[in-house]
Amino acid sequence: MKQKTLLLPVICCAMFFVALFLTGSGGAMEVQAASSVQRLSVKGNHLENADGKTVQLRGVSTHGLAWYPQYVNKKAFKTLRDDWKANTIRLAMYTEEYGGYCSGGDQKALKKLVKQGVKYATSLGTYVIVDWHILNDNDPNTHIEEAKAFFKWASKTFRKNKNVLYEICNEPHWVGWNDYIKPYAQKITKVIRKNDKKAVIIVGTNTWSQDVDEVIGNRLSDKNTVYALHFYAATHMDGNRDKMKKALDAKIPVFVSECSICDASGSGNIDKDSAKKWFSLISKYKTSYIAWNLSNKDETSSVISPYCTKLSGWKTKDLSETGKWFRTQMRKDAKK
Ligand code: IDC
Repeated sequence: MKQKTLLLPVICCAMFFVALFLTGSGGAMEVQAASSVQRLSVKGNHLENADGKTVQLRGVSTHGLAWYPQYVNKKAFKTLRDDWKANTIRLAMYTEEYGGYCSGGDQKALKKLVKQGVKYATSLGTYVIVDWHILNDNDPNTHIEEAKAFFKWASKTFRKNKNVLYEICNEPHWVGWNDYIKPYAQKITKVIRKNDKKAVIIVGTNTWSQDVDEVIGNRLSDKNTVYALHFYAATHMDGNRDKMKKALDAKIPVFVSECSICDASGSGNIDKDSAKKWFSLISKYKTSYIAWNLSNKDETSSVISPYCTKLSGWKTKDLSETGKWFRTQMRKDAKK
């Protein structure tokens, strides 16, 4: 009897401390996540935060927002943050493909998705890239009026969100840097800077964002602009890695705003050897990178297994081989 009366207060006391620990640590984590979002700025060939610390952004890109809108949800982004250790989400909005922003897509619905995506990323304390995903429309000037109006809206809407980056043309191709891409970037930068003086702007380069070397000696005057390099490890080899290295060594801030470990079709085989070479370069320069793509589409680059219909909380078995590979890489990079 005496033992029983002693045991009860001890158990109650232990439960109280466990509860205190759980709520206390959970609360602290949220605060830390929110306050960890600082404005980023370009310094030399990398990004840094307000304390002058080099920052590597790591994350996953959505598939086309019009095609896989269901993955724009807070729990999905939280899984990527907590389990993958991603600190960035890219919102890919096609412009010309089927259902694209400039090809008959529902502009209102697309803008709403962008707004929701930014809201979730903000509440989770992660960075978010608003991506004007040109592809078939190889020349960014094809839809420049729509681009101007869109970035006017976005930069006004998100002017207080220090975590937003603007990617203004995903993958230009068959057009020159000097005559087409650079003038386009100057015009869109002007639109964004009217509302937001500091957000990082990502500019695509020629040949599906591979020719970062063309920017050497010919960059934009805007100080907070970075230049996109995209790679698919089973297609892009030493020649492309050399372009990246050449640009970085010339102090060009390179941002890998899209990549995968399969071939450039977004499918086919995975090339782990080439991926390893790309990532040793990325690690050496602390370059930011984003994996294509957050969906369960039956293609190699999708990070969710085609058999998995869960929209968040993915376990190892729910990920594709590509997904498992990137999760391992991001966890490793988060520890550095
Ligand atoms: C691919 C998608 C695929 C979709 C296609 C549309 O993976 O499901 O049908 O676009 O054209 C890029 C592009 C990116 C491509 C990806 C793979 O930025 O939109 O996605 N890729 O082809 N550049 C190089 C490869």
